[in-house]
Amino acid sequence: MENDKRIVILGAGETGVGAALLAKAKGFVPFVSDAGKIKPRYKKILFENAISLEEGQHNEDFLLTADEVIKSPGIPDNIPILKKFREKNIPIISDIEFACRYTRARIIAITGTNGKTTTCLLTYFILKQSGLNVCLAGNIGISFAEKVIDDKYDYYVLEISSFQLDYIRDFRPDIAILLNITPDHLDRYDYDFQKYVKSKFRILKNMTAEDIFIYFEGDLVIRKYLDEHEVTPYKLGISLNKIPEISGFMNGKFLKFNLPIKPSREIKISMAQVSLKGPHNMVNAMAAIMVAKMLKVSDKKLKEALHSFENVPHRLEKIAEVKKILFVNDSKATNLDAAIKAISSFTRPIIWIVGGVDKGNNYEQIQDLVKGKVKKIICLGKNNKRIMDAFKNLFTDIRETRAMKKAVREAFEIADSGDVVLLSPACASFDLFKNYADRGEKFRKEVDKLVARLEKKTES
Ligand code: UMA
Repeated sequence: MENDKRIVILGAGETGVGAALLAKAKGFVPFVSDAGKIKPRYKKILFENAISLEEGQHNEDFLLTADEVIKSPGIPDNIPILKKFREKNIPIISDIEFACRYTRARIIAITGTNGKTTTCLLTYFILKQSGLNVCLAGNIGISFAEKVIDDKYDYYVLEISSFQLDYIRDFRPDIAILLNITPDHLDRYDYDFQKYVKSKFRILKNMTAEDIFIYFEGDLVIRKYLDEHEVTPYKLGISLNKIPEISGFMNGKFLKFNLPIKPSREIKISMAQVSLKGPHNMVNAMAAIMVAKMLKVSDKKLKEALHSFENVPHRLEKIAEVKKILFVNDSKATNLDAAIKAISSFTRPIIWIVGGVDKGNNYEQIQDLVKGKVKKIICLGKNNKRIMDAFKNLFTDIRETRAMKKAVREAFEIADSGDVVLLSPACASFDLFKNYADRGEKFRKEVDKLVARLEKKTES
């Protein structure tokens, strides 16, 4: 009997708990194992649902009796227990692989190094606004497996990470979006960029000619891969300032589309009507528009949604302007490419707050950009050596701190009227913060405190 299968779940975070609940709902007896301390809110859910667990260890003798293992994406691939599972030929899958077995809904899977969260949110927003029965889940922070328990949706918009793709077998999206591929998470890919590229393209693994693959043509890594590999799904390219055969492109003040759907016609959307701004966001918007048109969303509904969409916090988010110094929270920039985009989008001089857990950044490649745009650097991290080494020739006094308060206060002291204080760390946040959102919130809090202090001074 299928349900006699012993399912072991590694990691008791959002992924592990969602997978355990789905396994339980489907009649299995799941066991959750976490090598660390399980967060109280997740422990509570597991207890309430009578799901067995262990924490502080992965007990090999017990776990090796599993028939199948669901691995949380944050768990590195080289921990001993995973090696043992492989030796015993016990299948290891990701939560998206497990979840997709229990839904017949159409899946829109969105990946890429940067922009995937924005694109997911926008796609979801457009579909929802136009009345489709749609659910948002995945790497964005919502367990897909948990959402599948009731499986009451017609569409899932999923943010998908490479870590999740590494452990798929049959996962097959109806529509896949690949936005870009730039170095990130290289610590998980033996510092070999090609391994990361391959991982991202696994999204196409099971897609057929009936499925659709939307990708950004302007990304050289994606283009090179597509030049060298045949891919099965129907390809739709997105382009900036160029007219590709059948796809979307940015032309002057408009986004234009010529889609292979009947009746075939050109769709034109004024960029002024799109709430998102900046070229990278136009790529994200075009991807979402493609999906919407594939799902037959009307032009009217589409335009309304594009206009009223509000992007999430922590992404080039303007927090406050104090004495003509603009404070911008871009905490979501957890890799170098995202920070490059942030730095490039300002014409005003930048005080750059950077640092955290480095994932293999090559700072040397951005020396020219930094030289032209950045006035001062403040490192906010436990180990800032790589940043200090890369930029010591450009700046005589790179500052270092482990406290957000100090970073904000020093930035304000250094900055002149007209400057931007930009928190765009290019690194993960786990050395000093719970996650990027926590880092962004602490930044906001310190800026708010600074503003309050200055207002009080002016009053008195
Ligand atoms: N753990 C073990 N054994 C180990 C190591 C860790 O049991 O050897 C345990 C930890 O103690 C912890 C659990 O594993 O309790 C954590 O697993 P996890 O990091 O996978 O945490 P989840 O809460 O399940 O979060 C994951 C994604 N995390 C990562 O990919 C690192 C979340 O993406 C995602 O939102 C969530 O699943 C739901 O799908 C975060 C992320 O940073 C936001 N993603 C990366 C990114 O966007 O760049 C890929």
